[in-house]
Amino acid sequence: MMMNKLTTILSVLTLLIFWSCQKNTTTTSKEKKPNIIFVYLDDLGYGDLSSYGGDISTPNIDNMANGGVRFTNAYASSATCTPSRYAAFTGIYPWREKDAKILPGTAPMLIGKQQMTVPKMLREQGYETAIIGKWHMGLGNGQNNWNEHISPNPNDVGFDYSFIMAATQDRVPTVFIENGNVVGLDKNDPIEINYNKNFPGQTSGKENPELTTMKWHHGHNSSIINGIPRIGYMKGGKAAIWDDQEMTNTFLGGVKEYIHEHKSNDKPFFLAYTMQQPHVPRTPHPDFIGKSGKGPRGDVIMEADWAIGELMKTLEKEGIAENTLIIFSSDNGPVLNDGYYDDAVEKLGNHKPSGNLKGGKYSLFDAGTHVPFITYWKGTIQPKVSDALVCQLDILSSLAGLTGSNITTKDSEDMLNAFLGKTTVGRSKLILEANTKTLLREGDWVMIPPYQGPKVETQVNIELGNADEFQLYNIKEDPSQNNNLAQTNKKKLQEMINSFEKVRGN
Ligand code: NG6
Ligand code: CA
Repeated sequence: MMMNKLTTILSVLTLLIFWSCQKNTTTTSKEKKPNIIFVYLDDLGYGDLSSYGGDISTPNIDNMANGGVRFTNAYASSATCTPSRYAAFTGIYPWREKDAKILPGTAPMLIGKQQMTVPKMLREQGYETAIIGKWHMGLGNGQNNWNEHISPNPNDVGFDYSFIMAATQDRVPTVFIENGNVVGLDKNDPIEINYNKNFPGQTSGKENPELTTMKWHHGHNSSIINGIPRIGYMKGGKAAIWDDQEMTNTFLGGVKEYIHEHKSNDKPFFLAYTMQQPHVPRTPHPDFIGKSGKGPRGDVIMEADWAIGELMKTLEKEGIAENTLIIFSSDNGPVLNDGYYDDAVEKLGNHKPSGNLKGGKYSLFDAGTHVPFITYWKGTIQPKVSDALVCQLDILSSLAGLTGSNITTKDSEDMLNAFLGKTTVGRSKLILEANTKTLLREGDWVMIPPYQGPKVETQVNIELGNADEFQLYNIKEDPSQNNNLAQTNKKKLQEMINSFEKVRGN
């Protein structure tokens, strides 16, 4: 009797366990989270892609744009790199962090170890995470010995794997860093970095222009590496110095390998593929030299487009195209001459890097932050052009929404439905930043408070948006910001000022 009862209990238990296992398997396979790839270009303008009206052929990115959601009102948080990246990866406005400014290669890690980041949030949701490409958010403690393990590095703020350049292609150290260690370093030829003074006996772009193969126009006259004068001085580390023309292949190779190794893991992956184009120095691979007819700037945009085509082919080949969401954007607006004579101005022709927007990189005007933004997910996202107002700041909360996390920040808004093309309703307002100065976009309106400073940054020939008076524009009716309505629409101006102060004040 006793035995019989026990057997029944045992069989019921077995059945229950079996049933719950079954249930779990079906749930996971049905709800497998997508891989996510964030493709982030450097200084690509709103008008730089053919799908956004540009006169440079970018067929692979255009395929994404035409097969996904092409946003026409999407923004980087800032008109320069470091602050935009900070916002994109942390979901926090960069003007809340005083050090979120263009950083030298020796700057300490900008993101706090305790701070929430997109990869940290995704890791909690079962993702493997990686960054391959440009970092530019500081590394180590500000006193780095580049010949030893550098910490903190991206792996300390949420990335399981990192293969990066520390700052920019025009800044030392000109070496790749993998998981905190310089790649290919010969310990007998240690790296030394100094942003203030040169090492005794070393040449520089300033003193030895005859040794350079790319001529500097402004800045960029410190150490000469691979014939290119850079920002900052570097000594040693010869074996580890990157090959500028091969950089696209190096990062792409890393991306392909990462995808191959992670495609069939139980875990989905988040990969930030942060490309160096078209930031200076523009060093296209020989296969792309002369391709655009617009000089190196056009050539490297075509090169980046090719690499993105390779990325798409890889996803197809590895069989994960339909389970991968791609978010494509740029960290700030465009600039032509950003410090080197490289024909960007002379060979521009009819191409308009800012499209019909005013300003460019560094600018409070719209082209500083208004950038291409595309979401693509084969078979899931239906093609659409969306005028929803979204920002890279929203990636954190939107991906949280996608992956079942309830993490959010006070600045990042869940724009998942806009990202997936299910709605064209975006955020109602957004604070934008250029060189620590802020402005408000709300609805179709933009309000720029008065700021001191030059009207034009003459070296790069970009209108900065500084003015003694308030500026108010209707971006929809006047995308080129030619009609300042601050005097004629005082009611709207006051509304905008109040709204701006509300966000800035908390
Ligand atoms: C500026 C550099 C510019 C570029 C920029 C950073 C000079 C004169 N200009 O200081 O060439 O490197 O910093 O660009 O040095 S960003 O896209 O990374 O923000
Ligand atoms: Ca940039």
